[in-house]
Amino acid sequence: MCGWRDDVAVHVVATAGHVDHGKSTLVRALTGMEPDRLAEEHRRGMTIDLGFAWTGLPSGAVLAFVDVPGHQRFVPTMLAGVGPVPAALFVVAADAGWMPQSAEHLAVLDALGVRHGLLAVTRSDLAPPGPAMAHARAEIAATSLGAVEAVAVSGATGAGLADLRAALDRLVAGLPAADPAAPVRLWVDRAFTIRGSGTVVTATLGAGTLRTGDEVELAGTGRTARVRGLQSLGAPADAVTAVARVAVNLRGVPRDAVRRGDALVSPGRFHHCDVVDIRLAGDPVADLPAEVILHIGAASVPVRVRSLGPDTARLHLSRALPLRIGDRALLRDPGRRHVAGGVTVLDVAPPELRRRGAAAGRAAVLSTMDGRPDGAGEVRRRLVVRRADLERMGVPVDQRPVAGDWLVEPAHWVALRQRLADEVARYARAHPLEAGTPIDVLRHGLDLPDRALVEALVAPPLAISEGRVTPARATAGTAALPPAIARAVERIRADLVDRPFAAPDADRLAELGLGPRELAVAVRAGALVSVVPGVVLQPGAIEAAAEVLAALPQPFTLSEARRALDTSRRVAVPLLQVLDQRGVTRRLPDDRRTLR
Ligand SMILES: Nc1nc2c(ncn2[C@@H]2O[C@H](COP(=O)(O)OP(=O)(O)OP(=O)(O)O)[C@@H](O)[C@H]2O)c(=O)[nH]1
Ligand SMILES: [Mg+2]
Repeated sequence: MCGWRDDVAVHVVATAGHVDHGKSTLVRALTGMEPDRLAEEHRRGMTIDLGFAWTGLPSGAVLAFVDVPGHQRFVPTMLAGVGPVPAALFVVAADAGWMPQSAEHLAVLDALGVRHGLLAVTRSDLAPPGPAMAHARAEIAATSLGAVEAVAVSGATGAGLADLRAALDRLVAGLPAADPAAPVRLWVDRAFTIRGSGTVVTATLGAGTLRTGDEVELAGTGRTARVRGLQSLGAPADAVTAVARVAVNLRGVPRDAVRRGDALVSPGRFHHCDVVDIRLAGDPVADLPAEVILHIGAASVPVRVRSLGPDTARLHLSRALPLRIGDRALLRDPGRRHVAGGVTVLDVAPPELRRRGAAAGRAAVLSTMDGRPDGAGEVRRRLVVRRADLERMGVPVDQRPVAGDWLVEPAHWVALRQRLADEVARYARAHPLEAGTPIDVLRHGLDLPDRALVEALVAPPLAISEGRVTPARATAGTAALPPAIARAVERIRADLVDRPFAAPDADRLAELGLGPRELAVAVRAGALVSVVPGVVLQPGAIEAAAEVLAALPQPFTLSEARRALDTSRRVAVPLLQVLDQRGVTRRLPDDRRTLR
């Protein structure tokens, strides 16, 4: 058993189906293990709590089962078992056929978006399996599971079990591979103590790798613990890679501090949120009661619903959870014992809705989102955000930070640079005796979260000296110029405010009386910069262009650069050449460029 971990694929499926249809009997027959661990379950002849068992398949893969109770009273337990698992073995009894809990369990799988499954028609020694099979297949085909294979079996006689094993092998061969490097998020499905070892939790490891000695965070508590020991499938292991069932012995956590539904996560890698914006597939959002239960992983949390659009809503969670954009969950109304629908998490750090009309605006934004992580979109919506924060939300980003870990929407950055220059000029007028504008004044004035952003915005002719941004000698620029040229330069600068890289064309220059000689005077005075003869921009524009380009996915084409800079080829081509010459960009053999 010890050799199982390293060299074989492990998969986890949950059972599903109406009470007494033979789920546990089937798991027992397939694995030789007892999924009903509790004496009470044997006394009452029914599953009450989750059961765990595993077996080798003909291919050599190992399949672990999470056996769930079928009784309606235990649907929350069923949800905790199914939540973290990507596939289901749906069980229907040949003699009883499709039943209410068959329908509710199927609705759960559909709401969670479970796409992989298999139908077993059990108790086929008691009745011909055909009718139940046809009915169940038709019901299942209409859900996220789609058309599934079906096998008739008997847990009593063993008939059909070999076929079922072969079908399970085909099922697991089609499951997506887990990312072994992903951060770990374990939804605890059992917690107990072992004398001499302390607290042990079990869970399905859906992604990532867990090692003994690792530190884990008990989500939402700020408490961390160390992995003292690990087991998978009954055997001790130094490291366990997803997908797997794991038992984790924790150091530093008293037993009563952790229970089913809690999450253990890689420290610092998840955003813990108590407000999320979601899309609901199922009932219209307007029909939801004000309070429902959100089920995700093994967790179930009461939430208050604020409807935003016809299928979008804001959920206020009664307890913070480590959620990510794109997570699937479901909402259930325990009063009506009704699965209201499947949830896709759209935003885990949504903006507050304070102003009038904010909710309608938010609904419009949410209507464009689908839960697929979109780095560029998140930066566009948030304008200024830390890369690590986006990663914690489950959004990988390839854009480069402008300073430290800060990502800024490119057009916003250009606008900020202009506002910085304006603020510096205003401050200089108001405080003529001071050497420059204190950085914190600018940070506050531009509403930026970090001084580093102000510092990164400062570009020639502005400079930083002793904690202040100084309007460098040439900023005034135009003051030293002959008045006619100074006026023309001011007009050009005004033209460039909205589109800083749209250099004035020959007609505009001629209209303003700026011939080659006048331009040369303005450039020498530092009032304009020349990209090539006849193409002039504001001071600092070339540095600003480099920042805009740094925010593009690398490498980029000329036309991508042109679009990002919102300018024409006439400007973009020489601008890129200047950046090449300065060693800021590098031209690749295929003519694309990348920042050095
Ligand atoms: N004859 C026959 N009896 C079966 C078969 N499978 C299960 N049973 C019996 O059906 C009853 C219910 O089986 P379980 O396996 O406990 O059903 P379950 O789906 O796990 O029930 P819950 O967990 O309570 O939802 C038991 O008495 C089993 O012995 C089968 O294939 N043939
Ligand atoms: Mg059972």
